[in-house]
Amino acid sequence: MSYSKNALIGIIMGSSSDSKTMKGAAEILDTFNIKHEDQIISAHRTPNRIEEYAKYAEKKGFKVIIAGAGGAAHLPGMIASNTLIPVIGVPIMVYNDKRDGKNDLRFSSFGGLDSLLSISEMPSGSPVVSVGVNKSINAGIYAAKILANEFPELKKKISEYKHTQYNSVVKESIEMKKLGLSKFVLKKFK
Ligand code: RP5
Repeated sequence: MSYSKNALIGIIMGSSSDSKTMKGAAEILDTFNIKHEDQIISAHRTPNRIEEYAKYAEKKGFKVIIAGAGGAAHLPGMIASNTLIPVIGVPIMVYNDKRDGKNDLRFSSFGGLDSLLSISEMPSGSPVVSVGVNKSINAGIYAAKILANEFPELKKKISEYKHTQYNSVVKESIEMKKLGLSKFVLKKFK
């Protein structure tokens, strides 16, 4: 079995309007060369697809499901209730309203707290872990870490990724020390 040839991670979202936010998960998985399969499953508009997808995901052998949804955000919990595959939820705050055709950005009424609580407050017995609001990239990294338990070379890639982060902070710190805070801000955020 290879994580770069077979999709071992399923990414799902409640609406195409979630796709811009969810693409962070796909991008980081692509960076690690982890194959994923992406779909739209609406818990309230296509409710029968929940059970179908859960069965499909088990048949395909997915190891992790990343599920993003906004508002009442019941998709991650409903999927988790239908499968033993671990589910990572991504609460979505901003979505691209597709109804008016103007590509307007809309915010959920409670700034994403609604989705965060809907996902993380699953009753005892049906767990879903949640990343922070709109933090789909973290869902991707977390899923990669789960897979890394089985694939040592993936562990190496994630470790390199962490080193890159470390080095970039050290580099910035050296620059800040050299320039002083005021000039650093002017240079970096002008
Ligand atoms: C949720 O409702 C989706 O996950 C999305 O975040 C939100 C709005 O969906 P659309 O009305 O844009 O399709 O089900």
